[in-house]
Amino acid sequence: MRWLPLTCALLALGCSDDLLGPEPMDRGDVFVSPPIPSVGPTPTPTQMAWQDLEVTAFIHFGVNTFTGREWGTGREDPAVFAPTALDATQWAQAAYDAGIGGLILTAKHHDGFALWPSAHSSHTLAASPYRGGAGDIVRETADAAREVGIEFGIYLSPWDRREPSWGTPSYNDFYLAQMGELLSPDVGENYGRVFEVWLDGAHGDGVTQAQLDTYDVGRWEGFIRRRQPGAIVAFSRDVLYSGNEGGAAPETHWNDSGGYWRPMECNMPFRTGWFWHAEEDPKPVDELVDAYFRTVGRDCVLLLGLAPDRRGLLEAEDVIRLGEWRRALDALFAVDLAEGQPATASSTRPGSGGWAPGAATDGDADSFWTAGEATGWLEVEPRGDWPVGVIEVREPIRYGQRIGAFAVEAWDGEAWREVARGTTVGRRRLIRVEPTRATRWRLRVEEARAAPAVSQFGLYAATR
Ligand code: FUL
Repeated sequence: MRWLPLTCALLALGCSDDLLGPEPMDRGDVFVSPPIPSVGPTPTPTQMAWQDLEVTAFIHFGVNTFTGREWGTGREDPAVFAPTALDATQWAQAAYDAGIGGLILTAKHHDGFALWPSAHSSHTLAASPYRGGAGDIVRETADAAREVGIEFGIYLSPWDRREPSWGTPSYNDFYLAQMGELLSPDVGENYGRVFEVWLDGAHGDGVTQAQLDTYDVGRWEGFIRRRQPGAIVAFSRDVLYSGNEGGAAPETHWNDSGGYWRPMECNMPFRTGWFWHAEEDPKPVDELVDAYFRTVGRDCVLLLGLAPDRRGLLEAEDVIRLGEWRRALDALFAVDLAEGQPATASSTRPGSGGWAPGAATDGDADSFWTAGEATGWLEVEPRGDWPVGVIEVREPIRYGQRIGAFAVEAWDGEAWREVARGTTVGRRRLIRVEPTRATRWRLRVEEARAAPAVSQFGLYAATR
């Protein structure tokens, strides 16, 4: 089955038949790799599913959309909030079409204005002209995401410039009362399953440490985990924030910190600001592609900030740009010249055929090659005479993370020539290279915490 999309992609690229490769392997060739001892912390099933999303999106929408600000004051008149044609399905569909796996809505930003009719505040869309005060944009977004088939998440700003109790211990009750309205006691009730809750740490300059110290973050986290045990809590031990809003993970990232598995999250607005501003435009495709390689390609989840306009719609320009970005990425990953190709290795963990080198090129991210010693190499002869433009390396992270340094080399007919090198790998490491033709490619693991395990060594055909 998995050969069909590959064939279509090849035809779309105008590739010749010989690039289509061998017939699908029969079941006897499929590697089912037995477990190996894990190294360091390992991900929970929730973290693994979250990492598999690869790209998620924020929806920043609220009074700022109408006032032109990035941070509201809390003194906005709810009358300004007047989207004329809001369609959450348009947001969700555009996201889905771009390969985005979930939407996180700013249910309440720093200005305190709630996008649902919270019973605990008068500063909500119930006081706005939107749907005559009977609207609920959290519900519209949750329903749209479910209908389209992507995840739904909540951003609830702790810093609340409107709420009088903010900065005192009683704010914790207020914050959790609102959180309780957003997170159903049982999956399927109210707004349903939430895949991520974003507790933003941002605050203005005038805020004191004493005010921040009133936040009972441990209580918030416990509450969220009881209500939505399957949700990732940003800024908890579930994830590590990249620390910048430029869509960039560091070159080296070990997914463990403080003894826990902590995958990284990188955020970046699709335009300039997080909220919509008439004078701003979406980022160019090349910049978005670069951001993908700096984040997803460095084992990080990219959280892209989408901003609906005053109508409550993503501008056509944004929808078109999202599609262009997706197509650019699809073209880069259309043909893996290593897939289905035989592979050899410096050594293989003794004991079972399931760890053989071919498990790294069988197109199945669950099966993996593992070496019999702490360093080693894996070699593959790519199919066809086609230049390689992107290299992919994956580790089977359910057993922890091992590789600390690697090089990728191409055989130039006489010697091995280094084409790329990297440090940590994790779930997925991508490296773009100058289009390079070679009859043999080698992944050489130089440093590892234990015998390296590789679930994929991919060599993607350069398409432009
Ligand atoms: C920051 C906030 O201050 C911004 O307004 C935005 O919501 C961004 C995602 O997080 O901390």
